Amino acid sequence: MQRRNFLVAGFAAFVAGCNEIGNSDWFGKVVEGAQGWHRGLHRTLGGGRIAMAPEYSRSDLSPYFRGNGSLSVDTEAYREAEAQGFANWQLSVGGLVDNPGALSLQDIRALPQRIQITRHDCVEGWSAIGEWTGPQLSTILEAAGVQPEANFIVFRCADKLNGGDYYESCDMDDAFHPQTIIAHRLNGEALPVKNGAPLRLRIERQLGYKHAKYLTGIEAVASLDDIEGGNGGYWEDRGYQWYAGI
Ligand SMILES: Nc1nc2c(c(=O)[nH]1)N[C@H]1C(S)=C(S)[C@@H](COP(=O)(O)O)O[C@H]1N2
Ligand SMILES: [Mo]
Repeated sequence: MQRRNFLVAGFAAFVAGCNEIGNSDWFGKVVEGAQGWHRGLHRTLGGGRIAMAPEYSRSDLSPYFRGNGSLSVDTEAYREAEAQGFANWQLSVGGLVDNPGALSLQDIRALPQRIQITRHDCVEGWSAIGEWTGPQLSTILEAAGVQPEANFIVFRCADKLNGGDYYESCDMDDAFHPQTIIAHRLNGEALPVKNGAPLRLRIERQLGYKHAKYLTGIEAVASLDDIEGGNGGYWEDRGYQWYAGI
C-alpha cells in the first residue's frame, strides 16, 4: 500500500471507530456533523495543561483580519498551487509516527471539524478576533500513531522570511489541546493567502508567531536541538521565547 493511503486508511478506521460510522459512509457524515472532537481534552485532563483560551461570538469578529509576517510565498510552486486552488497541496505527517504519510486538503476537510472564535495577539502590538475552522491536530496525531519517544511536534512552512525557513514547534500538551487545529477556513471562507493559505496552525493559548502559516508538514520529534537553529522556531532562533503563552 502507498504510504499516503495507509495514513488515510488509518483516519477512516479511526473516525469510524470513534463515531460508530461505517467505513463506507464516514466521509460525508463526519463532515456534516462539524462536531468538536474531544479526545484531546480527555488526554489533557489526564495531567496536562487544561486551560482553554477564551472563545468569542460572531458579533465580536474583527471586521478585517490583517496579515502579518509573510503575506504570501514567493515561489513558482506556490503560485502554481494557488492558481489551482491548492487542489494538490499536501500536508506531510512524519517523524516519530507509526503511519507516516500525507494528507490532501480534501482529506483534511473530511475529518471532524472544530470551529472556534478566538483572539490572535501579535507581539508587535495588535490583536484580531477571527473564526477558524479545521480538524484538531490531535485527530491527525492519533491516526498517525505518535510514538512514545516523541516530545514535540514541528510545523514546517512553505515560506521564507528574510531568507530563513519559517517553522514552529510545540510540546505534546499543546499538540493534543482541543483548541489546537489545522485551520483551512477563516470567517467561513477558504483561508486567504495573506493569512496562510491553504493551511495554518491555530494554537490558541500562545502568541501570534506560534501560529505557523503555509503549512507543508508536521513532524514528531524527540528533541528540537538538531532542527534549524535548535530553539524550536523561526523567531525563537532569533531570540523570542519558545513557550509564548498568553
Ligand atoms: N509561515 C509563517 N507563519 C507565520 C508568520 C510568517 O511570517 N510565516 N508570521 C507569524 C506572526 S508574527 C503572526 S502575528 C501571525 C500572523 O497571522 P496573520 O497573517 O493571519 O495575521 O502569523 C505567524 N505565522
Ligand atoms: Mo506576530
